[in-house]
Amino acid sequence: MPSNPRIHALVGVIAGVSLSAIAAMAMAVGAVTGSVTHPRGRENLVVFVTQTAEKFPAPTAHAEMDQKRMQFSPFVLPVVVGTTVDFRNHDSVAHNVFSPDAERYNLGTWRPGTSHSHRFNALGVYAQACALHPEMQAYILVLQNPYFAVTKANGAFSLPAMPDGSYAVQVWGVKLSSADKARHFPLKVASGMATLKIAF
Ligand SMILES: [Cu+2]
Repeated sequence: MPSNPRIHALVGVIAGVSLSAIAAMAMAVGAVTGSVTHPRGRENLVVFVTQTAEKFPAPTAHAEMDQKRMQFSPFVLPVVVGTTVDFRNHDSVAHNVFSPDAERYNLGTWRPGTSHSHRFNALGVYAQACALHPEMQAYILVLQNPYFAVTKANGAFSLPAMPDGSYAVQVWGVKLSSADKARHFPLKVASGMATLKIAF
């Protein structure tokens, strides 16, 4: 440690600042948490804020949907509207990517080592399919805002840090009924914190 008392004091201040900064970051990250239970399973459910007054520009970062071991990965991919998704192929066989929903696209069939992209400009749920392997399936959800999460195996989720306020939350899952998917759950965020238990 420095023997100069002034440097000593300075080190103390820096340590104090960074500690409180770390504490603030810890509070900001994953402060809106919760869990979903549903009789048809609690994994791979998308928990999302229905609509915010806040507007979000199209993200510049691309999202990724892979095809490996004869499966799409991830099984569900939520993105903000305007996001470009890069579709990859990490298998040794050719795969195709198409969706019959909303914007409808067929990106073609390609061998490993290349990728094709699609920019999602319309909200909605897009089933992903491969014309060569009908058993392959995945879903891309195009949402209005970035306040979403995919539940883990135990139904737990953690939304990105969001402004204080009252929101409505919906849950999407491939096995959920239309009525379940239409349900709105109130979420009130105060001081950046909230806990939301959703039970169907
Ligand atoms: Cu395929």
